[in-house]
Amino acid sequence: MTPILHHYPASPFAELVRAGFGVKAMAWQSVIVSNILPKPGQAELTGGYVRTPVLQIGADIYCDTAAILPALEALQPDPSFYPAPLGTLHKVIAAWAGGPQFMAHVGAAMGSMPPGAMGEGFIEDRKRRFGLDMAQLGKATPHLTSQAMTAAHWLDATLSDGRAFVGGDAPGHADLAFYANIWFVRAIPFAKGTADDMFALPALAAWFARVEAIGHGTRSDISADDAIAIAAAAEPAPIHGRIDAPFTAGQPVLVRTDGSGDPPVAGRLARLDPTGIVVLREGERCGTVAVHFPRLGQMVLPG
Ligand SMILES: N[C@@H](CCC(=O)N[C@@H](CS)C(=O)NCC(=O)O)C(=O)O
Repeated sequence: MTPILHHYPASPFAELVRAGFGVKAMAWQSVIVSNILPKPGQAELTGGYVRTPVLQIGADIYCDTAAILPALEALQPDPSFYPAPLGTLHKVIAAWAGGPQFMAHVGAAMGSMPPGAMGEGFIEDRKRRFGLDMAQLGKATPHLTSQAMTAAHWLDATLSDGRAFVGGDAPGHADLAFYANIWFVRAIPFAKGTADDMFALPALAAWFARVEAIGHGTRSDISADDAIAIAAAAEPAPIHGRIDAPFTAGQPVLVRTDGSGDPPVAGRLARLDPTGIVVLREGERCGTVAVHFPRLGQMVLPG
């Protein structure tokens, strides 16, 4: 079944997955979502998870890049997102790049933007949902830029022994996560000074060009309604794995992104173990869907 990505062009986490399609030379379908709320088509499928991106494979919906990459890995194992010798350590590095380092890169990329450049709607949305205050972000920009530059120097030093990618000869999740952060800084013209400093690091610049050249696989466009119809016509794939105590199979639960004000997703628990969380839920238009989350960074509460 062709994977469907719900995303918008400027999203760095979406760029991580788009480049992931490139690594696997996959064909995929694209649904463009709004970069601010509301996102009715996406919420119909996820039950309320409205971050970007979301992957859909039939009636299976994957929230967060940490769940999306393993889903694509299962769909097409070769070439792997977790090549040796790093293997699963790719996830550890990606969690750091997509966690504390993401905020540093947001500051480096957006902190110098004049508020008018972003649009009132966007600023309002980010303020309401994430407490983003542009004046505060502007003040924190020198510090956040120093944190992003530290990561850039570490990456450059890692690559300076001549390796092609973070873990050796083959690109993996860690490369995609570093790449998405730097891609975001480079995409914002107001951050040109910082981007120039990053790209002055020769091993980093050559590596970035290598990752960028991998491309995005083969994309075709469909509508949000098409995607919902595809989910409605499909059944969730069989679910394997355990339910860790004290939770039980079928128990109503809420899944919420830790440390966020994001709305929780309600469903019946179908899997809860260190490899991930799956809940089954009914959408009005999409029917029964299985919504998948990574275990790291998600809270499960009795529903
Ligand atoms: N941990 C998540 C983070 C996703 C995330 O925060 N994405 C940003 C966009 S790059 C977002 O959702 N912003 C709000 C929005 O797009 O509505 C992941 O790895 O997918």
